[in-house]
Amino acid sequence: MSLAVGVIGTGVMGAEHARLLRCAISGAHLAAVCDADESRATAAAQGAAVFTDAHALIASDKVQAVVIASPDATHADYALSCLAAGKPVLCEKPIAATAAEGLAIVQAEVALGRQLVTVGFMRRFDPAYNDMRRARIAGSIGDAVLLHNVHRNVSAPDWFTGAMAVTNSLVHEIDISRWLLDAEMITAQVISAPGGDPMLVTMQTETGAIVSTEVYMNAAYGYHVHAQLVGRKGTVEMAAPTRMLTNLAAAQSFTFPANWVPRFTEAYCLQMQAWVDASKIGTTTGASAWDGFVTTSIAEQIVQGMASANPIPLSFPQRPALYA
Ligand code: ISE
Repeated sequence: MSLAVGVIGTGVMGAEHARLLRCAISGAHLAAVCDADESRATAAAQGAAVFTDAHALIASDKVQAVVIASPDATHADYALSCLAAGKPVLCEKPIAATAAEGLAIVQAEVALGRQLVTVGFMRRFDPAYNDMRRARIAGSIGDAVLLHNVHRNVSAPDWFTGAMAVTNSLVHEIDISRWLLDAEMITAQVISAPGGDPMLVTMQTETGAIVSTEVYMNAAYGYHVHAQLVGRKGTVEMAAPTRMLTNLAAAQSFTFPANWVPRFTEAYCLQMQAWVDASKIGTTTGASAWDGFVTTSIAEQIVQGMASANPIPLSFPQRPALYA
């Protein structure tokens, strides 16, 4: 039986999720699309039902599962609506605009007694990150002691640097570092260039591992995400983001992707397929609502403390048993 999926939001990510459901995912189909801009929703729907009210899409009997790809500020409202309707939801990161809203989603799942939320931290499905995590678990590089992350966008508007770069971009490294290391972050420290871009964020885990992340929103040359995991015996790191090298005129080159969609196309597809497969058997996959809350809480605590030169102690409530 094909899972009928509704997509809320037709921006960069909503349009990509709709495309995947139309063209690349087995066992599901694009049943509905919602956007306040009806013409944009119609273009993305390509024959699927069109809504301009997200709650109407969530409540519709045409929709069995929901992808939230609307503006960050709407995520919590729509996710809670999906939980109330008992429908599985893939919510684009971040889970919510604030940690308090993220915690409300966790509390709603705990009250429901089951998980229905997957947060769209798609890097957990990226093959290179999975190879690195398998290498750590296998012990081939020894105990992990350092993780170096690089997160460079081509360009971003002035208002996107500083706090926004933490809550919208660094959240990927916060989540993937927790997942790669299977450890919680207990402190953070931020050094920023004038204007807040680039910044270097250093975190330390409960196991003592150090996580450094460069966040550079105006790197200019290309969209470049890199990670190197350092152990006591060796290191593993992702290869250059290319399938092809060009040798020409005494030089070797490749082209960096323009943004996260071409760079993580495979991860988005694997995430969507895993989410559809899990939803059809009543389970979840990927980052949970608790993971989403912790990441947003860490981002929020970093923003609150980033003006200080001192380490920021990170704290969260006890993890509910539902997420053991
Ligand atoms: C964007 O919202 C994403 O989620 C991308 O994965 C990230 O690389 C980018 O910095 C964010 O702005």
